[in-house]
Amino acid sequence: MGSLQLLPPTASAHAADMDWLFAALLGTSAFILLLVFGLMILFCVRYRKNSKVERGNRLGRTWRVEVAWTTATFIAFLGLYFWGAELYVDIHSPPKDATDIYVVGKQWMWKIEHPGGQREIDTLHVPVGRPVRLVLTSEDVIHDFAIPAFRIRQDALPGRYETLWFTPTEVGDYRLFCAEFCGTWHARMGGSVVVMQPSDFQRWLDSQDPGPSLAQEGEALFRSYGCSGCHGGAGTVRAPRLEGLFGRPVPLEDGRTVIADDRYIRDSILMPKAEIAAGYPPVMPSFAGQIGEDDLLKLVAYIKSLADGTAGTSQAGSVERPAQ
Ligand code: HEC
Ligand SMILES: [Cu+2]
Repeated sequence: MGSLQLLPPTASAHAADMDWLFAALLGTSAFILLLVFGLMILFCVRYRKNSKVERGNRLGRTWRVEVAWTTATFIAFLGLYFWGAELYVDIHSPPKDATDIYVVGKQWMWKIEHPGGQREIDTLHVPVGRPVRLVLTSEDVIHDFAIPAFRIRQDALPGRYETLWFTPTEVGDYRLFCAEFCGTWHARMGGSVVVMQPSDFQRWLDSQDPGPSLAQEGEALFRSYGCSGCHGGAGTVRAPRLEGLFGRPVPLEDGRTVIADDRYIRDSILMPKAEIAAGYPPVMPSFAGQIGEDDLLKLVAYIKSLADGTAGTSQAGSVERPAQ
């Protein structure tokens, strides 16, 4: 104890990069600050009242200095911008082998669901050294999921999925916060992240009572909400089969092509008229207001599982989408 710790521990693969960027921004700002204030003070002293210095008009003029410092600062700040942008894009582009963990913010708690169906509140268990992809959303107002030791924070917005990823590098317990003021008990909205050895993590997963996985629950919902009536292939309505959909480019009626990611699936359910799959009638009803965030996550997980064959039951993997 007694040591002054200015920064939280660094416990993710991105943390050190983030700290370097932070140091560079701080260093550049400090340099400019000192330069400007240094010159100000220098001139105040040098040209104070009654000081014996040359005050005549300058005769020589040159653009060189002007051009040089403008270009130099421009390049320096553009460099910082690209450095930051690259890091930003990187933490939002998860690797393919990352494990999905779903996080739903709600006044005033974080609800977390593992792909195997394990659930926890305000605590996130993750294995060390494995990439984890978070899919974040909110049931009510804007929250912000922040883990300082991993140097990540991301707004959880109602009605949208945000994703980001991290790879924990150190076993241990870290703090988890809500970093967006969200009401009376905002300050209490937080908990901890427990980073474990992969074997301990597996044991922890096994010790939890998993219940059905998200995808299995999603499959049941797919039937109870009547989706299978149209998308099951047997109905009278011509609707696209959803096997193999996730992660593929989808040609739309209006000529655009979009990637079928979490956002696309979610919007297809809530606002089917916004993006009509090419070649199909726009007859799918909107389910906005009828399906809550929890159920949406399950449906998305189910449709996702149809793509990689982890659904385990029914029509998984049978029909390929026609190449268009
Ligand atoms: C009345 C029939 C009908 C029902 C019920 C229905 N859909 Fe659809 N769905 C369609 C049709 C037709 C399309 C293609 C046109 C479009 O994109 O809107 C579609 C498109 C989709 C797409 C985009 C597929 C693609 O290939 O791009 C998804 C995802 C989807 N539906 C999911 C669902 C889910 C989940 C449910 C249940 C909550 C559901 N649908 C209920 C008819 C239906
Ligand atoms: Cu909050």
